[in-house]
Amino acid sequence: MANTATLTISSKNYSSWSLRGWLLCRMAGIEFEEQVKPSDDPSTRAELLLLSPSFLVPKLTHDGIAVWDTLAIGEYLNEIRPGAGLLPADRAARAHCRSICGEMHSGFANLRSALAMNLKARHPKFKVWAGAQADIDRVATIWRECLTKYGGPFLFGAAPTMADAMYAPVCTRFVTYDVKLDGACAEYCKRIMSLPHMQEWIKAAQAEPDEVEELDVEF
Ligand SMILES: N[C@@H](CCC(=O)N[C@@H](CS)C(=O)NCC(=O)O)C(=O)O
Repeated sequence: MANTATLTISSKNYSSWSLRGWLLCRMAGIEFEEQVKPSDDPSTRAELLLLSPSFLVPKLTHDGIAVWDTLAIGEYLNEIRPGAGLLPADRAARAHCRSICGEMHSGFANLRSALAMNLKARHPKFKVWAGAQADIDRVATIWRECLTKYGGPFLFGAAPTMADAMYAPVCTRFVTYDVKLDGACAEYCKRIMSLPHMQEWIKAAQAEPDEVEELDVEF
């Protein structure tokens, strides 16, 4: 069958939203082509504006349908691949899953700005300021509640869901900035980092050209 899906993303080293969108596509099991747009090039920005009305990546095009914004992509993939389990089967768990996905999508501004995703970097003993620490504590609470309630090893039980994709870039930040976590959260973080899809993404990020200093911010 012809490949009818394209996912537009940017840097694999820096773009946390690209990682989320890409993981969702992989988890949904769709075949897709990656269109990688380096975001430091002005002509690329003009092109991105044409591609995605919101001027942001990720953007999924499937069967001629354009979907942008990570939550919308996740919901769309869940519709076309209901068997992939992107959302939990149980209604209450599904509501919980959507709530923590929404919380990640619209919150954690301090964590994002202070601990920008940068897969190649390592900052041992990184000094986390109080605002970012509050976000880290909230993430740990969310993870602990889910792991306890649904029994792990993923946030909603036996298999990864949309929520694991939404929080995966946070796991990379915890590694990059040497954030100390308690037992269950540390184990969860390790588990996500070692997923084959994550390893594949990280390997590609390592192969990207060297860091551009002004890109050391969330984008
Ligand atoms: N709310 C959006 C956020 C997407 C976002 O912020 N994308 C960043 C990349 S991680 C972006 O495209 N920034 C513009 C640029 O890089 O030119 C979503 O959920 O997809």
